[in-house]
Amino acid sequence: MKLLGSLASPFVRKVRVVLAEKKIDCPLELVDAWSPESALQQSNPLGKVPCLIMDDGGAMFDSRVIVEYLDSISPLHKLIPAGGRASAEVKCWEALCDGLLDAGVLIRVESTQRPESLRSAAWVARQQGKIDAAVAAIARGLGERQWACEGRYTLADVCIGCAFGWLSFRFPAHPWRDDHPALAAYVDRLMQRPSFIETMPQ
Ligand SMILES: N[C@@H](CCC(=O)N[C@@H](CS)C(=O)NCC(=O)O)C(=O)O
Repeated sequence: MKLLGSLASPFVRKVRVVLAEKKIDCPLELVDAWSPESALQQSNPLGKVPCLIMDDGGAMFDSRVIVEYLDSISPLHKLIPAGGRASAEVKCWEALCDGLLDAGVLIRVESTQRPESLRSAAWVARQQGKIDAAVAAIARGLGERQWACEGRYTLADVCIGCAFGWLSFRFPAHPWRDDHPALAAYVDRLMQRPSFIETMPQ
């Protein structure tokens, strides 16, 4: 197996953190998703990272599919509960964090990929509203708890760590730390895990 990805993508980081937590050996091959010459397109028609290349040459995407697969192939450090409500709850946290990131990526695409004359302030504001609402919902849902779900470390915590790691990386002026000190302390604790230290965005 190998993982196609970049060092800045929070979705790639999610997969890399899961690989590290589950001690699955899988090299990262850096690709530029935005380059028309990228080999990524042959494996993922959507041209997005992460993309997992299997030993038989088959490809797997997106990050939610990949992490669920990785969690299923090793019993070590189960990150997704077996099924039912508990599993849906963890995945709902994942959807919330991914949604925050999707909105953030759209804002960045608007400001880095679109010609200035075509940029829409209203569109950016709409996406910013989603980020702010997701931040507030995560802070509210987490409260003062040590872990998001199940009273233990799960994929929900991995996703929250990746979301806020990226928000700090790309939007350092966002006031989430000052607005939500308990959330900031929780994220700081997560960032001390080797899996997060090894995958700092750059
Ligand atoms: N839902 C996808 C999102 C992946 C995604 O948006 N990746 C970005 C990098 S952060 C990308 O490859 N963008 C290139 C493009 O949209 O063409 C996942 O979870 O894997």
